Amino acid sequence: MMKKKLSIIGMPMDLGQMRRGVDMGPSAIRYAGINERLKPFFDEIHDLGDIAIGRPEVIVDQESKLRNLDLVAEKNALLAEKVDEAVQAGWFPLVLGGDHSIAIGTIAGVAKHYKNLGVIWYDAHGDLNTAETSPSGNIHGMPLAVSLGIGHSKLTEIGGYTPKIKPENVVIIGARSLDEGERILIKEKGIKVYTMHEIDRMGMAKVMEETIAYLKERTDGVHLSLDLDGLDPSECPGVGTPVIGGISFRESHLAMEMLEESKIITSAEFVEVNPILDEKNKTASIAVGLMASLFGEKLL
Ligand code: B3U
Ligand code: MN
Ligand code: MN
Repeated sequence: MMKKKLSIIGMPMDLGQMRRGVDMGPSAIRYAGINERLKPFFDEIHDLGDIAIGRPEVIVDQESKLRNLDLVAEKNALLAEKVDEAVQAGWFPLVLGGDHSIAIGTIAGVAKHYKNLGVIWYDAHGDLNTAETSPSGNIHGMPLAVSLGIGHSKLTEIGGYTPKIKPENVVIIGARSLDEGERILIKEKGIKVYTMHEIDRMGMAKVMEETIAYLKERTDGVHLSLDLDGLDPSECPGVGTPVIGGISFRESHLAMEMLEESKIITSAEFVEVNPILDEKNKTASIAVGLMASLFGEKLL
């Protein structure tokens, strides 16, 4: 049997949005006991530590109006290399955020190893904005578009290839705050989305059954990009852009357990944990609990 090996990479990125604190996400997640909790499910765990982001002043790109464009691109290129190396060496890459702009680097590192990488985007938001459609200029609202090859070339070209993924291989789960440009892109590209409406109507079990069947038949690996703001802010208050009416803790555990049973997940990232806005590290603890379910922790 091949050894099960986990590579943990911290990405304390806070340049993809405006609120400081999300840079402490990786520390908060480690403090919540990630190593102990995941130990039973792996033969080896390597925590590679954090990629250095530094504390630069905010620079808005004059031409595109994107906040911290050059630095977000530079740091994501570093992440892409680390993730690429991990996959190459047979380790499961687990990236800890940081704001969601880090998905640009994670996916750039992973996607080159697959013909048809699937992506589950578990999020209140679509993260499908471009410089033209973004209401904020924040790159954390753009990583899914960028991975599809849509956006500023400094971002889409990270890793030296574009696009990373195909729209028909993406499933968004938990959406409830979509900007106009994002809605248009979803329709234009035919991206599969389970909004809160579908989750309420069908139940999470059915949503996950369909998602798994859909991705199983068309992909050769699946990346889970889980934004903690996909969950309801009453349970996960430690996020920068909370949106009421989200996925519950229980539904999320069920989703992770079903993904574990399906064995389709080949890489993952947990993002947007902001301990400054959190209550007693609750959001980071939930993140660790979800990871445990994703890797095999059972109630009985
Ligand atoms: N769609 C908005 C808000 C947002 C996106 N992602 C997060 N917030 N976390 C934007 O700024 O693009
Ligand atoms: Mn997001
Ligand atoms: Mn979000």
